Parts: sequence; C-alpha cells; structure tokens
Amino acid sequence: MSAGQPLKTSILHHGPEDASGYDPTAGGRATPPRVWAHHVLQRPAQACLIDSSGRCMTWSELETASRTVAGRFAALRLQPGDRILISAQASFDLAVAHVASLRLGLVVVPTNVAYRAGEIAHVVSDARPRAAIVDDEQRADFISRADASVLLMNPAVDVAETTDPELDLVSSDAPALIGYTSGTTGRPKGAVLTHANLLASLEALRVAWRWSPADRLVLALPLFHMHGLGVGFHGTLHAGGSAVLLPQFEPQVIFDAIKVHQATLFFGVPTMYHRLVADLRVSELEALRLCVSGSAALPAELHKKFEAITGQRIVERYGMTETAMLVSNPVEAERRPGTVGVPLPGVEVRLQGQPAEIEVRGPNVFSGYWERPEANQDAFTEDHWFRTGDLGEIDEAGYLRIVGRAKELIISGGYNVYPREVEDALCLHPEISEAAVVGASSSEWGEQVEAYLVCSRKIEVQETKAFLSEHLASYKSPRALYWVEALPRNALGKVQKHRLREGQVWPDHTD
Ligand code: MCA
Ligand code: AMP
Repeated sequence: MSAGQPLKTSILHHGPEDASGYDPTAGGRATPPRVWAHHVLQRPAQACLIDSSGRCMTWSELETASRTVAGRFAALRLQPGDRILISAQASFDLAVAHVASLRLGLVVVPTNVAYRAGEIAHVVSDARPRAAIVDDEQRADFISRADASVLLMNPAVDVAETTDPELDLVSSDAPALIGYTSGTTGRPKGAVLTHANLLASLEALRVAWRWSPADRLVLALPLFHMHGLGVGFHGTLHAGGSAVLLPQFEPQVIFDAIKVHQATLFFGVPTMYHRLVADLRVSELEALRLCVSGSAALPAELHKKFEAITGQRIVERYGMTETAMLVSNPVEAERRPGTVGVPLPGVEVRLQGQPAEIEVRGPNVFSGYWERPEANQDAFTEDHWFRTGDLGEIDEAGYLRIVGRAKELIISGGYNVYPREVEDALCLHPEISEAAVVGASSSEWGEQVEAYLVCSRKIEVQETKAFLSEHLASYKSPRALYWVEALPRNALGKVQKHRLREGQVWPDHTD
C-alpha cells in the first residue's frame, strides 16, 4: 500500500450493515438520543444499566429518570448550547445526568476526577460552563474558585423545581461534547464533537463489532474520556444492549460481573489486560463474545499470551478524542496482533510525509477545537484531512500499524500526559531549575512518566509527588527521577530528549 493512497473500509473486513434503531432518513435530526428513544419503545422493560451492587435500571426507567433530570435542568434555565461540566465516578446518577444533558441539548464537558485546581480552572475558564455536576466537595470548590457563577449540582441533581421540556430535538450538527485534549501541542483544547460525529462513530462500531441488544458490556473505564463514555456507554445505548457500570477497575469484580451478569463484552486499556492476564481467574474471560483494547498500544506479546490462556483474540482498535473511533481489527476476519486493524465504516485513512503521519477523514471527525482558530489551521490539511500526530504504516493486507508519534505525548495506562505540563509544574519547585519529562517503556503502564532534573540537591520521587499533587492529577507524577548537571540542548537551545533517553550524555543517577 503506497503512502498517500487513502484506505477505506472494506466489506470483507467489517461486513455489511444490518437493521437497528438508527434511522438514516432522519437527516438533520439523527442524533444519539433519538436512537436511544427508539430502544425505549422497543424494549422498555429490559435491563439497560446494572450497577456494582447488582441493581438494575431498565430502558423505561432511564427514559423517565433522564426526563425528570432534564426537567430540573430546564427549570434552572439551562438551555440547548449551554455547557455543563461533568466530573464524577461512574454511577446510575451520573449516567442519568449525562443522558438528560444530551436530551436537552446541553453540551457536556467531561472532566477527569483526578484533576487538581489548576487543571480544573483551565477547563472552566476555557469552556465557560453554566453548570457543573460533581461528586466531590474539593472539586466543587476548585470549580467555584475558578468561576463563582457556575451552578454546582451533585450527580443526583436533587433540585426541587422541575418543568416538562421537549426533549431529543437538537439537530445533528449541534455540539454534544467538548473533550479536552492537548492535540499535538500546547495547553488542553476542547475538541467539539457534534451529535452527528458521535452517531457516525457509534453506528460504525455497532456494525463492525456486531454489537446487538443481546450484548452486555462490563464497563470499568472512567466515563470522562472517549473510551468509557463515547465508546462504552454511548455504544451500549446505541446498540440497545446493557452495561454493568463499575466505578473502579478491580480484576476480581470484573470476573464476578462477567459470571453473575452473563456479560458478553469487555473493553479496556492495555494496562487492564496486563493485570487481568496476571490473575488466576483470567480463563473466566473465555465466556465473553468479544474483548476490545484501545487508548494505547497493546503489545503483541500480551495479545498472544492472552489468547493462549483465554482463547480470546483481543480486537485492538484506534481512536482519538477528536475523532471518536477510527480503525479496528475485524470481528470476523483476521485480527492481527501489533496492528490496529482497518478503517471503520465511513472512515478514510491516509499516510502523508516521511515519517508517515496518519491523516483521517469521515463523518465522525470533529470540525475543530473550541474557540481556537489557529489550532484548527494546524490540525487540518488544506484538503481537510485531520492530522492525528500519530505515525503509521499500512501492511500488505491493509492493516494499520502505529509506529510512533509526531506529537509530544506520553500515554500511561491509557491516560495522556503532556511532558511540557509536567516540566512546567516541576520547575515551580524552588530547588528545580530545569526539567525534561519523557515516557519510558513499562510492561504495566505501556509508558511511564520519568523526569530528568537539574536541581540544587537530590530530590526524591515521593517529594516531587507531594509537591506536584498541588498542581497536577497524580497519574502525571514521574515514577522515576534522574539528576543531571544540565540538559543536553541543540544549537538553538532545544532540549534533545532522545539523548537523555539513550543515556549518551548523562549516566543514570537513579537510586
Ligand atoms: C492511576 N494511577 C496511574 C494511572 N492510573 N499512574 C499512571 N498512569 C495511570 N494510568 C496512579 C494514581 O495516580 C494513584 O497514584 C495510583 O495509581 C492508584 O490509583 P487508582 O485510581 O487506584 O489506579 P488504578 O485503579 O490502578 O488505575 C489504573 C487504570 C486507570 C484502571 C488502568 O489508569 C484507568 O482507568 N485507565 C484508563 C484511562 C482511560 O479511560 N483512557 C482513555 C483515554 P497515587 O497513589 O500516587 O495517588 S484515551 C481515549 O479515550 C481515546 C479516544 C481512545 O483511543 O480510547
Ligand atoms: P486522546 O487524545 O486521549 O484521545 O488519545 C488519542 C491517542 O491515543 C491517539 O492519538 C494515539 O496516540 C493513542 N491511541 C489510541 N488507541 C491506540 C492504539 N490502539 N494503539 C496505539 N495508540 C493508540
């Protein structure tokens, strides 16, 4: 496959479409909530969500509860187009508040529960939400310190007033989500995804993964990133299936949930598969119809080991906050370890430049970052392909392999860490004068955050961790430190990180 030649979906790989609640004739009115409404009519008494205590919520209960909460939002004068920040652990209340928001036409800004004051303040000042749903007092305080006018609610949204607004009316091109991500560079930017973007990706996944109302997903991913929210949660509602919502990833709870609730699907990041395969009960996963991995590279070795023990050939897929899902290994044709598969229905992929960057196009791809015209110019090519910042190659069978990144990004356990953000925070420490942050390969985390420091004394990991906890989510803290006399720089003064990693200039000074 030559570079520059677009790669499209093949029926051979993902198969033809079948019937669903998705109504392509709805035109400008086709939105995820309208498809979900179809399932309420089709299967009102069937389980839609199950929580960690085994409680069950049917489709009709989800409809009623989300209608009530949307009525409360409307009584508070929240209107379509208003942003609502949502930062909470997975629960029925969170699920209902999220569905209510989308049904009313609010734009959800999902926000990581590990964020500290500065990270929250950036999202609040940038997205200017009118309201926030938050399950923790400290985070509520961070939000009101950033903007005292934000209306704070807990996930139960237990406010007294309510109205009966018309729901599920927004148009396809209305924004549905703003997902914060640094993209290829800079401070986190809000990727604006419309209802149509989400719907295109959901329908592609439903077809490609043969996702049906009979499927039950064990969902232990957080509901504030595309993987757990846009794929796991929305995907369940789109397919008319059900999901067991778990607030944490804990292998024993996963095995129990699969058994007790007769689950058919599990989605996870590679760190989760790494932990599952180390557990004595791992063979219980053979009961599943499909295991899917994404958010970071799944090592081919782990893929093979997992198959040898469970008989499950994990379906690895590739996506981004800006695009939802792009490429997946097929369910019925060959699944190739070390590759992310072939484009999903409707998605086009091409490789441009040397080293070859992956560029994508399709109805799932967002049209720009929130209020960032300059960033949008860099993000898209002149002929409107989105530059992913990932480097790839396409093998002879048309499977995409991700071979590197053009962007400065570390992916640790599926969470993105931007080295620059950690370097800036480290340099706030009075005894650190310079810092260079890199991702080092780790069997558990995929990559782990490490830092090279120029400092007046030997500072230990625990100390930087305590110091950084004021500024950054704890998963961003370096797990190893190296002390150097100076950072290697080129003639223009730019730090040469590859020289740090290769240890060409400085020996390891780690304990
Ligand atoms: C937790 N810790 C981490 C990570 N997670 N450190 C580095 N990398 C991580 N990923 C740290 C915490 O800060 C904490 O440190 C300590 O580990 C224990 O925290 P806990 O929450 O108990 O950790 P865990 O339950 O073991 O979490 C591991 C995890 C989690 C389950 C693998 O990281 C996770 O849910 N990852 C998935 C993230 C995700 O959904 N990514 C999708 C985004 P301390 O003790 O110091 O406080 S990407 C995306 O959406 C795109 C579109 C895509 O393609 O999917
Ligand atoms: P995010 O910005 O959180 O949406 O993360 C998107 C990034 O995750 C992509 O640009 C890739 O670098 C990475 N990613 C997602 N899935 C995979 C995968 N299966 N293999 C390698 N990298 C992946």
